[in-house]
Amino acid sequence: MIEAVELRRVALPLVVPFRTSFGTQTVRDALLVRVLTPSTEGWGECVALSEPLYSAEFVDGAELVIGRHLVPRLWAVEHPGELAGALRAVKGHPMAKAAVELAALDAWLRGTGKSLACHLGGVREAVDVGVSVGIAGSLGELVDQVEGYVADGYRRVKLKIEPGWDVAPVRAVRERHPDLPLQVDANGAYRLEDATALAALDGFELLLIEQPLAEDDLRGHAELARRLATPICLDESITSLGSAVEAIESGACAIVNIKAGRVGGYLEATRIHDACVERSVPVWCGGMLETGIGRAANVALASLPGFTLPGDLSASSRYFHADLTAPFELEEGRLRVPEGPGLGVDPRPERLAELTTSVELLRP
Ligand code: NPG
Repeated sequence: MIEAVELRRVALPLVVPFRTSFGTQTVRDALLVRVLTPSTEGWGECVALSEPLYSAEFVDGAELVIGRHLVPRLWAVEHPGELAGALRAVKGHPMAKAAVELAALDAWLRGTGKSLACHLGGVREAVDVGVSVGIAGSLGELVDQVEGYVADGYRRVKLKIEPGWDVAPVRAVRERHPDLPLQVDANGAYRLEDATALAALDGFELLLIEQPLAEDDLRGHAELARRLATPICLDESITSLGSAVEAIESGACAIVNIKAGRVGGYLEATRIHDACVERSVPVWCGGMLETGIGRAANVALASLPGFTLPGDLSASSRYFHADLTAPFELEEGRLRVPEGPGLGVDPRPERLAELTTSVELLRP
């Protein structure tokens, strides 16, 4: 039984600005959801960004939706199995729903002593991880950044691309690292008419090209897939189990990036994983600059058997000078899956106090 819900905003400056085709992030303005029950508590993190540039959600909006529309539907929920049904009436807002689901799931799992990884069906003690590298100021700067990450031990590198920043950065990195598992992410910045420019990436042995075209353009992706040798992976287009199945069966993608926030929660993310495994489609875990709270959940998800490619799950130090939780650290290119009950990590009270920008406590 949920007695109260705390909504807490925290602001964590990023170690380096993160530039993508949809904007530059310099601070992670994150929304934490804390669920309180008579015997325990649970934490969730909402991955919506400050502005609606990656998808329609943004953190101020998510806070409002959670406080005004989702939390009032939680008071009657006795078990996490009832959550999806209780929240279904609210249309859209998957990132808001995912944060609430994670907090409730964490509280319930802490009560039972089971880890999130175990609950979701995880099979690994540690997961292979990669690093996502933003659009740099120059090729030299990019190559230096990649050099540092390779030296840190990351098992694959993803380069953010956009029209005008694609073949040259890929060539520069590939020349320096002939055997590095390498992939690119366009965040929907291209159009089908750019197919020839994208086909120029075929010679660089990329693992995949992620979301080249707009989110709603499955047909365009299917056509592009016929013109490229590099496999297409979708991110923004995959918003539910249904859209994942449609994307795969229509030939729009051969690989799926799974982000729990984008699909409404870790339970839907697990269903997408299962559908991909059934169809022999490789999946990997996406990232959205999460603090240690969201990262713990992502690492748990990535421990499921179908996550056969390294995820956008880097060590805490790649993002933050000091994380909210004990830092996630690389061990030979892997992150260890937390084993404790629920998320298996706790925010450090002194860091929370230092980084909090607002707190609101909601009761029935
Ligand atoms: O390691 O968390 C990370 C960042 C991985 O590139 C990454 N995320 O488009 O997938 C993306 C991108 C992103 C970041 C999207 C922030 C939205 C917000």
